[in-house]
Amino acid sequence: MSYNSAVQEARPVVRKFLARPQPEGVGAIVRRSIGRFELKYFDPFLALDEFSVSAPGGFPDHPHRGFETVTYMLQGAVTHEDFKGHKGTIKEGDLQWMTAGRGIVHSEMPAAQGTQRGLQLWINLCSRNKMVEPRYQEMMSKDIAEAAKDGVKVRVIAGEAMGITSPVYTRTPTMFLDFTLKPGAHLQQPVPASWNAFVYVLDGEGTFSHSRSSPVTAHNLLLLGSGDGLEAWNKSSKPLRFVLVGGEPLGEPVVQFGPFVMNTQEEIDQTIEDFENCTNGFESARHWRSASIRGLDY
Ligand code: FJE
Ligand code: FE
Repeated sequence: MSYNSAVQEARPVVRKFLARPQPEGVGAIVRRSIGRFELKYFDPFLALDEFSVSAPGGFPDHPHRGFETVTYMLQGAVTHEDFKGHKGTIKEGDLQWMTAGRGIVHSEMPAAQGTQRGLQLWINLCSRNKMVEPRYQEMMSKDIAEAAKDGVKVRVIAGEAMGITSPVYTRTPTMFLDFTLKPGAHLQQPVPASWNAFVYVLDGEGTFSHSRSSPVTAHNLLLLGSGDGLEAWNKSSKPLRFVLVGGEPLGEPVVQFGPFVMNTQEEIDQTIEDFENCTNGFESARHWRSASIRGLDY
């Protein structure tokens, strides 16, 4: 092993999942890797969807409680609107980091013609943070810091890479890095040893962990085992794009009922009651309908 290398012990790939398209929302398609039956939870990650949606479909009015949703657009744009009047459009390369906390009700709908594509990651919150006030952290593409060196480009969505640190505050300590490797490029990226981490391939073919392992193509999720970082190579003749996501495991019980994620069944029962009665954070849901439901242009 060489001295001065950023990674001393590359994390091995311990499992690989191909995410196949499935229907979700209204006329939308998601490739779900984390959150499906075979991989219900990868602490602290509840779901990873690579979504595709076109008008008139979308994700009309629905609630969330107890976790965060991270929406990162790959193509096109999605308009979101919540029950407290927060509204906006997430365009290609933009990020929305939404801490649902005690409660958000919102819609997420296509904002352009054609196919809108993106990643949506659901990150669990620890018991102490499940009922925090909702909060948004939003970054336009031009404000997401990038670094490039030796054929490796990184966009730092959360955490730190190649000397840059994202301003995004992660209540559950998380890193989220969008890498593009030119043909021939090699990457070593540290990941805290105690964290769970995965790679999701977006484009091209990547070689991960061992330089002689078989290349992995788009829509595959790789769970990484123990070590202090990721090693990756692009041995193909086309660009390779993937995200590397890591997070500190919470080690808490998880009880999930659709878009509600708490620690106990009692808390889930309370959440269903709160949502039905519009209490404990869901007050604004009583009279609110998004433009998509009211039949207006959104
Ligand atoms: C949801 C069904 C859903 N993946 N990716 C049930 F479709 C959703 C939901 C989404 C979603 C939204 C976007 Cl923009 C991207 C997604 C699922 O909205 F929350 C529940 N509970
Ligand atoms: Fe949502």
